[in-house]
Amino acid sequence: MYKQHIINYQMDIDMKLSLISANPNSGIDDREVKKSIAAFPPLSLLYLASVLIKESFEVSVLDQPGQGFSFNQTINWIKKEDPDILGFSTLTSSGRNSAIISEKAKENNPNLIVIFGNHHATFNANRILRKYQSVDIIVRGEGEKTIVKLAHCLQNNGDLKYIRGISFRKNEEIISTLDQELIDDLDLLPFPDRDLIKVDYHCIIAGANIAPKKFTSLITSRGCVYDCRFCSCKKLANKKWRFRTAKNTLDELQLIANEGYKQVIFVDDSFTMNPKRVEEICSGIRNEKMDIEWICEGRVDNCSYDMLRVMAKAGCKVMYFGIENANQRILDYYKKRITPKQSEEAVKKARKAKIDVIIGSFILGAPNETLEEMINTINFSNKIPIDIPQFNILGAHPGNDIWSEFVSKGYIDVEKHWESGVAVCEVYPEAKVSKQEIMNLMQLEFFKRFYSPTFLLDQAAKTMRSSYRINTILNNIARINQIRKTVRQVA
Ligand code: B12
Ligand code: SF4
Repeated sequence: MYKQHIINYQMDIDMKLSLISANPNSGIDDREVKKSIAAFPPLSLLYLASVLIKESFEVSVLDQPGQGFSFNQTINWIKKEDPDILGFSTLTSSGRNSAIISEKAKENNPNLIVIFGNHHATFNANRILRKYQSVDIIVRGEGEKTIVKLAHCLQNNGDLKYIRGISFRKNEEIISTLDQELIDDLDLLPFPDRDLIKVDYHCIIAGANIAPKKFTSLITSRGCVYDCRFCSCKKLANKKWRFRTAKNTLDELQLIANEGYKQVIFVDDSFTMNPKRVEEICSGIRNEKMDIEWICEGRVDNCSYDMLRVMAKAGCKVMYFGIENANQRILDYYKKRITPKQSEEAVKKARKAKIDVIIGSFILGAPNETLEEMINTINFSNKIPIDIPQFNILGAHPGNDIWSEFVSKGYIDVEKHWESGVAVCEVYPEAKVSKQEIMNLMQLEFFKRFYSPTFLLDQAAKTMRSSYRINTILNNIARINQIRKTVRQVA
């Protein structure tokens, strides 16, 4: 039935694609929340747009949260764009909203072909195709090769079964073709065209805008070779790490510097994986005298002092470490392959290397994790010299190992949770601490930290030595006042 639909549909020769990153599922009309959630441009769609444009397709892109579009504005945008193909970049957090938009769009134009991609689509292909008749094709995994082949196939009324990396309906059946091959040489990809979305992005962490100047994101490598149980990145790229050369990365950095960008976040899963490449990128930034401040993420086990110092000298202002937990038992459960000692040392090295702001990410709520263990992690976050701790509650969602493990043990009702994911502490039968208790703990820690005179004095001293910090604080006065007001209300 589906194939017939494709074959009978006469595509225009000049085919148009519109690509959307939709709002998170909850709070469909709460624009402020949405804006803060879409802190960086959706590079996924910008890359897809660039390869499609290179093949002469017409493409438009909407970042619904970034642009603050309501549901109705989004539907009107689709009507105005009038594409032949509508593609959605879907995460667990935005899959359901994407489906709702696609239903309405299809009602308005039954000939529209709707495609879903990204993590949510990759790990729920059959479930989505079964539930939503408005979704025609799922692109699994990396999208550039597949979308180009798919767009040509649809344009020429070809047979979908020859396109790798997709799932689609045929009669009552769902067909999944072989996985797409990963792109070997990332340098061959065109750079994402940031002008396709007119939004002033900013990086908001723990309520603070840590990138108040002209800001964007950039990716220098893809994938990850590690195996953390809570993360689905490794599965999306088959546990492979592929990297752009320093030269190719520097060419894009120079381009965005010429476009006036002053701050950039590298959103790689493993930016620090190869220290030699990091050092080459850093020397390039310095040699070319690029006026760029940057933020990146690093594993605590592969950041030497020398590399961190080179990074700081080349403009690295913020380092984000995945510390996750202070209890070895929990780190081992997560398969993080680090120790709390390594975390402490990495943070100290980054401090000594003069990286201005250090953020530590923590996850609470592993199965069986006790209140004492959680408090130990919170105390640890206060003991080591990080500036901003970011606490998350452990979640199971399709694509991560915890989801598969809990589904096989019967702890998770798949039908109930596949579109939202679920906090582990809500479904694990022997959870020691409830979700509400963890949230209370996190909130208490937040207020305690920002109320502590030692913390404030320490931060003030660091700020006096850092022009990046002074600039950031000046740009955050309104936010700081808001936080202080909230603190007064709570106190
Ligand atoms: C940058 C980033 C963000 C940014 C920007 C997101 C944005 N606007 O795109 C910010 C900070 C805003 C963010 C927020 C969140 N994020 Co985030 N984020 C990332 C990160 C680090 C990189 C994404 C990226 O740009 N990759 C580079 C591009 C080129 O790759 P890509 O996105 O995979 O896209 C490729 C394919 O997936 C595919 N594809 C993608 N979309 C489409 C669409 C179509 C039509 C097709 C054909 C193909 C296709 O083709 C693309 C090119 O090859 C990823 C980690 C990761 N490795 O994915 C996490 C990640 C995507 N985030 C995650 C999460 C959980 C969140 C939050 C829920 C966090 C929170 N608690 O608030 C929010 C939700 C935001 C929302 N709008 O719903 C999870 C998602 C897990 C899941 N199953 O959904 C990830 C995977 C991190 C992780 N380790 O688990 N995030
Ligand atoms: S959490 Fe980080 S190190 Fe672990 S698998 Fe995901 S991307 Fe890799």
